[in-house]
Amino acid sequence: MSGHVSHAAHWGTFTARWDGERLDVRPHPSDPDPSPILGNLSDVLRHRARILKPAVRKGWLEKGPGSGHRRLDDVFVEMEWEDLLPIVARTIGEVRDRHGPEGVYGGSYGWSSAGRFHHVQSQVHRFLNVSIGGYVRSVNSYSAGASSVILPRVMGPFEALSRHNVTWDQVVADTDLVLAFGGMALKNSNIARGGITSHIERGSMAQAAACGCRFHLFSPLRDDFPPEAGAIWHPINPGTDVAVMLGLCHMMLIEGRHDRDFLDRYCTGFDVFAAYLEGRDDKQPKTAQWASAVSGVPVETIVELAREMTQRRSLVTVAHALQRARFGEQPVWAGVALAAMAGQIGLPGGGYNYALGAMGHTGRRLNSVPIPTLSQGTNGVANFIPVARICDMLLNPGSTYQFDGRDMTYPDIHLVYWAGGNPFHHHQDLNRLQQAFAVLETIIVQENAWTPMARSADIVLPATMTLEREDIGAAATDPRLIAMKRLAPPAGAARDDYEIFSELSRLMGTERAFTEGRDARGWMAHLYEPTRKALADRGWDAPDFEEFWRRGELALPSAPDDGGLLRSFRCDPKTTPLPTPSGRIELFSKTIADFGYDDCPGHPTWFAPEDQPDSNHPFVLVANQPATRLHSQLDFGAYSQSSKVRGREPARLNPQDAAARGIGDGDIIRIFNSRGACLAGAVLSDGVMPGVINLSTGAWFDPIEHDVNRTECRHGNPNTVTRDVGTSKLAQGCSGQVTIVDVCRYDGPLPPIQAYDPPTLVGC
Ligand SMILES: Nc1nc2c(c(=O)[nH]1)N[C@H]1C(S)=C(S)[C@@H](COP(=O)(O)OP(=O)(O)OC[C@H]3O[C@@H](n4cnc5c(=O)[nH]c(N)nc54)[C@H](O)[C@@H]3O)O[C@H]1N2
Ligand SMILES: Nc1nc2c(c(=O)[nH]1)N[C@H]1C(S)=C(S)[C@@H](COP(=O)(O)OP(=O)(O)OC[C@H]3O[C@@H](n4cnc5c(=O)[nH]c(N)nc54)[C@H](O)[C@@H]3O)O[C@H]1N2
Ligand SMILES: [Mo]
Repeated sequence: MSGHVSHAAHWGTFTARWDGERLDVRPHPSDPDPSPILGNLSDVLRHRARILKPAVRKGWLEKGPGSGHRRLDDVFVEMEWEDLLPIVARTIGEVRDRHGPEGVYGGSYGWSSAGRFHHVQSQVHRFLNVSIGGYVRSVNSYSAGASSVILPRVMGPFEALSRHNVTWDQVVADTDLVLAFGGMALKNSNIARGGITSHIERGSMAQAAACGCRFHLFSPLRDDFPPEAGAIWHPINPGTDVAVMLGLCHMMLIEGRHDRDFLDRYCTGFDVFAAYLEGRDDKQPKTAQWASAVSGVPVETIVELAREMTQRRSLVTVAHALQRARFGEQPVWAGVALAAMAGQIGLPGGGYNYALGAMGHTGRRLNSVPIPTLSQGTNGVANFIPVARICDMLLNPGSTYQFDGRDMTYPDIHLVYWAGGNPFHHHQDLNRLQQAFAVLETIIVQENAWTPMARSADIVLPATMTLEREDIGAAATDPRLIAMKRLAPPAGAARDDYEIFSELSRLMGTERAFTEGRDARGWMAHLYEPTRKALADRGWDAPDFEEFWRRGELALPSAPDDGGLLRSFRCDPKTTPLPTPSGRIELFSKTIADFGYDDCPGHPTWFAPEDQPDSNHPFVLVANQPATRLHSQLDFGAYSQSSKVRGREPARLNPQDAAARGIGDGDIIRIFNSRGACLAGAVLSDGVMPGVINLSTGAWFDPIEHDVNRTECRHGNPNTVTRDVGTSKLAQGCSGQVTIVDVCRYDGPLPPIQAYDPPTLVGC
């Protein structure tokens, strides 16, 4: 293999060789459709954006913790590890002594890299648990904030419904009709946390289409399905899917096509839901005409699909995107109700698969053996926040809020330790985020590169990139364990996350508990053991760690394609009820109704979007996942850079809208609303419905500072304009997917892109 060795990224497994300057990357030989995102790896190892030495914000070093507003272009002082780590240990210790571990936020959300040992979220949590007895944690994700709370209450565990349900094999063999709300863009299924050795979605869709399966795409964007699926595109006003779902349900109801036996035997609360469909209380029957007027989807489409759904093997899917919005619980629940009325839940290739196609984890068989996972230890702090409420927490310590039926109180945070995530990527309303960070005494960030989060820190600790160390790549839905071999020496003085935490633990007197006496290799062998043992118990090839490492990968057995919990529930609802209060699918939930939340009532409910386009904000901005990278990772890589327009993130809009605004292809545009603004590069496309602008996430925030509380981004980060508000009192999830904006051509002088330049660094 000419010196190529195995490695893994969230966007694919590969072999690579480094020649001191560039990485030559070859996709895993078994991958039929490798991700183009591999193209970001070749030139990043020695990019100028890498952090080469530990550094401290000059203001913090001189004035101590509590320096207030942090500017991204503040000066940093470079220091030696030996000098800085004792300061870090002392600073954390002081906060613990004054405020207890409750004063530290270790929520530290983010994807970091694929290896299971150096998984830095696990590392930072373990470190804080062991060294100071815990930290305020976060629960749930930016991905699935609303669905991960509503699904278990009304149907079943999130993981089971998204990842152990209908497989691509079933779609090919059995499905006639797919109603995909939010689509199944291949850009999204490129990604699987922990690595992916075979991208099967394109081939599966092509095969299913060849077998007669019809894919229906409800989305503002045509390319939420690949051409191979032959999908029929139904452009839909963003945020109006619930209306279409209710319209389909109402149509089934008035034509008597709904599956009464299924609803009687497997569901509870259909009477309440049916009364709502008929408009008994709100005087608004949820007719196809009503749904069409709200959503822009033609009446005939709704009428025909409602008929077809009940006559053929049909599958309803709902993308994560739909629930990353205010009232995001509703499309998830209304999708359940729609599939329940069609009566095919639990049948092969039929029913409801939440988020099928949103990642390369879905539609596959689970492994029947465990994958390596690092134990995080025990957190002594009870308080936590739903992950996307970080700014509310920092700005309102001591105030109360509702979450999933509980009265919660925001803690008073003094220090934040962030490793493996980028809040300037994932969080909404970046002006507000900066105000929230200003209340903190100290921010510590462990990073590979000078991301905006690193530049917002007081203490910056340079971590190796995955390519610079050894690890094990694995995902519960991928049939291969990958030996991730070291490809290059660390950039500058970067250290492995584990090494940094080990040294900090030593300084804090907790080294033994953190390391358990193991070095990184020792840990990998230790974490490999449960997998090896499970393989041996099943009589599978179960080599010892050294042999696995030598081979570079290991095959893992898959569990049967058995349809999971929905299939067993359908076969025998008495002995295998669903884990809901009624043991059934809840089309009315007494539990949720009793919470009394005005923004999440007891049955799937239509809420008009709070932010309706108006004369000041005539466009809906769709801030979806980027096609050319994973989130903000390696935005400076070649493939991501190849998509930029004069250095700015591409923003796609319909040619009609562009013409009305005098915007031409390749022009720089300014996207703005009352919260903020960013520049972007216009790309005209008739695959974007009129009235919509598509600016994906992930361009590194590159501020032009007007005053302390008002920055704009010259590069194209959509979170400058998104709204920082919970989905509802039930889940308090992230609402970043859609927002209303205006847009104009930008003819001013173009500020240079500085996002990837390190801040000014001075010696100690
Ligand atoms: N408007 C809007 N916002 C969104 C979304 C949206 O749809 N619209 N989507 C949301 C979703 S679904 C998600 S999951 C989030 C994602 O948000 P994040 O997960 O925070 O985004 P990433 O860019 O993956 O951040 C990972 C960071 O870890 C760093 N890193 C990588 N490897 C290592 C390592 O080994 N060690 C250390 N110390 N650091 C490392 C990378 O350099 C990078 O900065 O964004 C959310 N934000
Ligand atoms: N290439 C790439 N792939 C990724 C990621 C990445 O960063 N890059 N991130 C991964 C992660 S962490 C996650 S959580 C998943 C996210 O999975 P999703 O959240 O499902 O992905 P998105 O691309 O944000 O959204 C999917 C599509 O939904 C459509 N959409 C938006 N709003 C609406 C609406 O109101 N109605 C309808 N019908 N459609 C709407 C948009 O056109 C969008 O392209 O993707 C994963 N895959
Ligand atoms: Mo996500």
